[in-house]
Amino acid sequence: VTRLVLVLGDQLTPTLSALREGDRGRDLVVMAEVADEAGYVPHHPKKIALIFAAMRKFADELRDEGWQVAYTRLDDPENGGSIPSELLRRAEEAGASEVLVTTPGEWRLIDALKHTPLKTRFHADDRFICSGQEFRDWAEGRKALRMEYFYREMRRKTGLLMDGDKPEGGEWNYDSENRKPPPEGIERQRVMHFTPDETVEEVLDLVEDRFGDNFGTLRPFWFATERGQARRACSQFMREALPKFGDYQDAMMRGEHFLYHAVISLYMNLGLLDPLEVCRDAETEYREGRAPLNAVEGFIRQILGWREYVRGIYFLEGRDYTARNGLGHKRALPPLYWGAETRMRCLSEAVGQTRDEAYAHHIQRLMVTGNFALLAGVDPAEVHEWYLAVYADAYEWVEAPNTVGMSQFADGGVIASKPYVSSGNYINKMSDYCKGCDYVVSRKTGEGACPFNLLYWHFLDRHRDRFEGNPRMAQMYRTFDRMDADRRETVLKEAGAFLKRMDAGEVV
Ligand code: FAD
Ligand code: DLZ
Ligand code: SF4
Repeated sequence: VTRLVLVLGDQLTPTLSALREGDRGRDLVVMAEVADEAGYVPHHPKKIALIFAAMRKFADELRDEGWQVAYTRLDDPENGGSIPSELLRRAEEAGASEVLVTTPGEWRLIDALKHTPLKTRFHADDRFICSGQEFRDWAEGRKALRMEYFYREMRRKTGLLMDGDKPEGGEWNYDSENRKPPPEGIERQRVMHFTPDETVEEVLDLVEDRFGDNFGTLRPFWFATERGQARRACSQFMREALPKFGDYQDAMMRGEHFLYHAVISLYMNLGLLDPLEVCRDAETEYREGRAPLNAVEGFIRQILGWREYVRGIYFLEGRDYTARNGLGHKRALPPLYWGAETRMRCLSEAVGQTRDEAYAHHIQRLMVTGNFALLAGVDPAEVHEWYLAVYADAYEWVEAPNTVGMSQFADGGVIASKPYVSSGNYINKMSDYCKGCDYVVSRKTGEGACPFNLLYWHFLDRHRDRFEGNPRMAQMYRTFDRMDADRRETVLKEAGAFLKRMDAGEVV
């Protein structure tokens, strides 16, 4: 009898476990563009177009390889609107009662699939370097789950950048050589753009029609939508930008959206690029003398370390992770995150490029949009939904630990040992944003004072009980306590007034 093989929109890998388990002679692959997946958050139109176009092309690839594929387009009149309803419909049509599934990257969908009347066989998603069991074994009995130690295990396991049993060059981590402020005139070659073909154009029309009102600019659309293109984009990054990746990893420049970043998370997360292959290619650049160790180690750490680690945390911590609110933050997400006017240049740049590209790099996400939401005390569930919606690479397994944990400290410190908060000083050091801002970064209080400067102390003050005893934050509290009482009072009063104006809908 026929069985169904489900392939989800972010499972576009020929060696997917469910496909390996299936039999192309008798089983039926099910793929479906559905309203539920396209609508659980208001995804950026570029993200939806990327997924649908890549799904359509992958279905053709499978057919070429001899699979039978039942593909449902979003506008098919029969479309049941959700993954479970599409599975049921196809099961009835094909007379199947069993479905092979590669475990989805989100609890919501795992649970939905468990509750269909079909016999559902889950197979682990082994497109990752570390399995769920391996991560649980590593985490077992540890007090703190720090990424750095996990990363060293992964280096040993894969042999990446190892010199026998020692790390290449003698150190595990070269961040002390990285993260330089951007010099004048820094720029990077454009990331590789792909002209939409007929399949992509058709999807763009559909997305424009159905999701044109979502936050985000659909056209020009230039993403890779198939494996070969994604590989070419990645090779171009290795050649042109990897050597400087480490140096300018944290730099932010007006009008420069990508700098020396790879812009490959969107392709890796869909399954178009293999993370271990990407790491091995980067290592080759170092071994053959084309890229320095600090850059290559830093780059590999993001994938072999961070990416694998956050996935491990998401599944280890369980279903309630996205609802955590360790700091009790309740403020609504300000409209400026959806493109409403703001006088804060750093935020208008980060949000503006997010609207245009469905992309912002790590420091823009962590130290601009994330930092501001945390300082202002925004409800982490709203922050989480925003990040899940607006970035082309956002799926819950990777987005939630980064947002709820790393950025908003709402998991109570599972991921981060202290909250990532900073005053305007950090943003000024790492970017050219402040030069074009209505606020004055050096001003701590009074007319034109940078809101990050005010809110920074407001955050520390309102969470004193929680953080004063944290040795990594003691210095911040000492600085605050050394201010004279009047100044402290002024800072807190002005921060409160700023938040009030923002809540009232004034342009801030
Ligand atoms: P590069 O800077 O060139 O890094 C190379 C690769 O390393 C990336 O492609 C990515 O796969 C991996 N990587 C780097 N940092 C991380 C990280 N912290 N966690 C996981 N992988 C990492 N990344 C996502 O893939 N999806 C998300 O939804 C997502 N949400 C985020 C939300 C917040 C609040 C923060 C602070 C970070 C988030 N990240 C997310 C991590 C990171 O910002 C992106 O992976 C990165 O910006 C992608 O761009 P790039 O490919 O140019 O990465
Ligand atoms: C994100 C997404 C979107 C927008 N649309 C679809 C879709 O129509 N069909 C599909 O199979 N998958 C889609 N996805 C990806 C899923 O939401 C993703 O598989 C889960 O969130 C698990 O990571
Ligand atoms: Fe952002 Fe403050 Fe700099 Fe303006 S002055 S860009 S608000 S950090």
